[in-house]
Amino acid sequence: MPPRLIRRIAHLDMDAFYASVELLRYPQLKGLPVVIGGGRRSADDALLLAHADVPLNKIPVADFPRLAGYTGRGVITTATYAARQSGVGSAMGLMKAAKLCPEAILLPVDFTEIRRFSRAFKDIILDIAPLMEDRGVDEVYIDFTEVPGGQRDGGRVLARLIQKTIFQQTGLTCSIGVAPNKLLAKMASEFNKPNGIAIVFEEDLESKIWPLACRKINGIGPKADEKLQGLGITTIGQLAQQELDWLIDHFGQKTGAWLYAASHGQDDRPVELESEPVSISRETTFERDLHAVRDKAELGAIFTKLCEQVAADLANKGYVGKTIGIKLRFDDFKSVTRDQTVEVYVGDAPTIRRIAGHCLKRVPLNRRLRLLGVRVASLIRLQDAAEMASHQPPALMNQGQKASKSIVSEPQLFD
Ligand code: DCP
Ligand code: MG
Repeated sequence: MPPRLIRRIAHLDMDAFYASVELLRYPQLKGLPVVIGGGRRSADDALLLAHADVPLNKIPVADFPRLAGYTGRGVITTATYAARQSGVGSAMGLMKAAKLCPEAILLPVDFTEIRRFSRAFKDIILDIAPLMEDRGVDEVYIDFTEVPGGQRDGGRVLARLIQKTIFQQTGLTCSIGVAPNKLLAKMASEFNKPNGIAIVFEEDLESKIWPLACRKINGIGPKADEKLQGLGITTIGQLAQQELDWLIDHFGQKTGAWLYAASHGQDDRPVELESEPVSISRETTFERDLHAVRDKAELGAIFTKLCEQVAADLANKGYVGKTIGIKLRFDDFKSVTRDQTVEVYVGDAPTIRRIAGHCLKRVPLNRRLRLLGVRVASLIRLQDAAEMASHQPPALMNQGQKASKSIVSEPQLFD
């Protein structure tokens, strides 16, 4: 008989993520205190300009902007572990941080680069262990239960493989906790940060979880924690000693029951797989019904804004699409949709606006409108589109013109 599988869930969190991504570009800063935060400043541009003739990894350390003398209202997004030793960290004001660690190097966030590496480390995980839940830019849950190696040493073998592969392929380190469920795995991933692995079994509850502060339970925020402290409860162990009824009396049925279960290490939430979006859309219901001719300017502005929002959503999620559609709802609550599929993948607001405008011309607009929506479908990842472009340069290089060429663009009505 095959051995019985016990549920093993991993939580993986990248170490000092935004800062680590910068260190890939500037490896000469490795081991130094570096903080990421604030907006892009003239000092950042000056650095690159002054060294335009040398590769990024050859810019002398001495030339990087420092925290010393920082004035402004910026806050730290993250800090390298070397900087954290001086007591600086996420959410601290940069001016305060400058006092604690004036020699720290200050760099801005590069979201394009962050997204690229976020996608890259998740793709590596998916190749090894396909049951992954995306929890944001730098963390995921992974169901190890049935993956080869996922049971060995409580999951340590698979965790090490994932950690090693991510490092080899990206140069980034991460920390992983493996436990019977998401709740415990999330706590465990912090135990041996950075570049650590921690394994928690059900029987470790008392020794490894109960001594922790209640705040370590993901879901207990500052408010709940304050209330717990007011009741004399600071550790998870103290929370676990309370009767279920007592917790329900103080926190209500739902929260009380959840606190009880959490303090006993219980959590049966499934790992929810990443699903590729089918389409990305935005719609808006107007404050008052609008008329296509009389409210032309207002409708036109709303239409443009929706296209810009959809374009921003696409960019954030890293997709482009080739079916552009609109949705209208009239004052009699009847709805119509129209869409058009173009030859090339698009994602920019002006192109979406042009194609959506074309769809609009196919709808008779003799009633007032209640709602307008813009949708982009037939999505593929921006990365895949870029790869296609490198194989077929002419088709995608002319993206803008091609997309607009397929449209007869004599503006009409509020378009
Ligand atoms: N982040 C942010 N604003 C915050 C906290 C974090 O923008 N208030 C960003 C910067 C981090 C990233 O999200 O690099 C991931 O957050 P983490 O809390 O996981 O922090 P780090 O990855 O930086 O550090 P750690 O090694 O502690 O995970
Ligand atoms: Mg992190």
